[in-house]
Amino acid sequence: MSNHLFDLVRLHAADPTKTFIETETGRVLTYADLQAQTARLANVLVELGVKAGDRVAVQVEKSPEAILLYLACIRAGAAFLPLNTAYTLTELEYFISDAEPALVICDPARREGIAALAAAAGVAAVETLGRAQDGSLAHKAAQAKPVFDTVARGPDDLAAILYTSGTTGRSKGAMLSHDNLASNALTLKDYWRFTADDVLLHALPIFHTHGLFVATNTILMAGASMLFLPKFDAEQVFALMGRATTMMGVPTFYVRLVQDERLTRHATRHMRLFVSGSAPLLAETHRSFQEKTGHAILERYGMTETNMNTSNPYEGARVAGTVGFPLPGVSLRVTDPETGAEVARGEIGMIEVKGPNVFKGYWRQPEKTAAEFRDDRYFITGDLGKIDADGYVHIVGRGKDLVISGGYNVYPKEVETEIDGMAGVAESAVIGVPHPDFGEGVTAVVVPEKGATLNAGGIMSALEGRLAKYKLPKRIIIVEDLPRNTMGKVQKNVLRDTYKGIYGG
Ligand code: MCA
Ligand code: AMP
Repeated sequence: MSNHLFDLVRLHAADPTKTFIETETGRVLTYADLQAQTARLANVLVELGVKAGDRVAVQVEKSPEAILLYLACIRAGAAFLPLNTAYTLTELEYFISDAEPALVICDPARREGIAALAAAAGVAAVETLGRAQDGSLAHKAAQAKPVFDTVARGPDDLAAILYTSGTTGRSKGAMLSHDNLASNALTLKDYWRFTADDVLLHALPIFHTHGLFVATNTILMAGASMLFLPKFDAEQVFALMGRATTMMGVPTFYVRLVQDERLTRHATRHMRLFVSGSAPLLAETHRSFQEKTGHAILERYGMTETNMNTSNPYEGARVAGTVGFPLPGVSLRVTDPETGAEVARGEIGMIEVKGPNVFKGYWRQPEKTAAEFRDDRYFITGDLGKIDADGYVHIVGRGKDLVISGGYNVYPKEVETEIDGMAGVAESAVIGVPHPDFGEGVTAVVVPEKGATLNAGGIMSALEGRLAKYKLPKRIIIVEDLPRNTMGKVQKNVLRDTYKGIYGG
């Protein structure tokens, strides 16, 4: 039976003996293993009651099995719903109740807390999967048959839901179809010249678009291999770079590498391509990396809702501070945010995109979906940019109140809501301030109620355990009042300017 995404995976896995994933400990999974293990896992999913169209929510540590589980969901016709491993139980409660998954899979260490949440949300089954091939799901898969009749799914059927935080309300589940993922991966494979001979050094997390779709799907479409690290670790990156041909990373990876004296032409001699995305790469990092290695980092631009939209060229100038050209098949325009009219070339406006890469809408939120599309189906990204005379797209700012820290999105509103709910707090403003390692550092400016005394340590302890660690402010500043414009709106630009030097970056 035809399954749009998995048929393409099978088609490009020409050599079953070829390595699909090798871990940092030398464990190897071939493309034949991919077939057999995803069949075993898909059989277990079906036994557990997962049907076509169901959601499978997954919060597990990075491992080859986690990737196989993603592919098993695709084979079983389900929508894969990955969750950041940093999410606390408080955060998970919302995702599980909103998505109504048929099955939740978590790390064995978190079973108790998550099982209670799942039971409260009426989820039928909870299984576990650990990094060491352990957990109840791994155990069941080992007993299951290594063949599976892949469930039929068409290009428009749902393949995944990825939650992305909302600037105003709660997180929204971006629904991505089989063809959203397949078309983008095929485009990237060609644009970045991936072949079966490539070995990708994979140090990203796998619960977001970057590590899961941009990296893994592109490798699958090329029938290529990955060297899998549990997380970014400069030591391991240098140890394995001599065996890799490509790497994808967020700017923090490159900031850390350029500060490392091991970064040389010799260390990178086996590499053909370094890709950066998820947040702006400083032109200074680009230049310094090129000076030390001879490699011009290729910067590209995407979103959870759209997969990848633009990329600097493989051949031709990779211009620092730009995100390159719209990818083949992607239409991109810059408009006046108020009127929606296209602005003249070179002028700054809202970036809007359209193409097979753009998602199907937000899970059970038709009004929010409608609000983010123009009548002619262009998606309003919330990013402000311009197209220069040579056709390169520049991102110059954000029309949305968002902080990107080390490649993770943090929505100020979410952190402010937590702080504002604390005793003695009158109000707060959360901003992103230049940070030498994370690009932007989450920073909270807090006003106490009249007569109340607050201390930063107390606020921080109250936030811990409620918000994922990467969302926690790196600094909390207590002030008497917040700057406001004549309309009474807090001037975050003034705050960003006031505190721009606090991290010394
Ligand atoms: C870890 N911490 C962070 C971050 N990561 N704080 C702020 N921002 C972060 N990103 C916390 C840790 O919990 C720890 O807290 C302290 O900071 C220092 O941790 P450290 O060991 O330095 O961090 P790390 O483990 O080395 O992680 C940094 C990292 C990682 C390697 C940059 O965050 C990472 O892999 N980021 C990639 C994110 C990503 O894949 N984004 C793609 C989204 P404590 O000391 O208190 O324990 S997809 C996307 O955006 C779109 C679609 C796109 O275009 O790609
Ligand atoms: P996410 O919601 O996690 O998918 O993050 C998407 C956002 O990351 C985009 O809307 C941009 O604001 C930002 N982003 C991704 N790639 C780049 C880039 N190369 N330069 C600047 N911002 C980027």
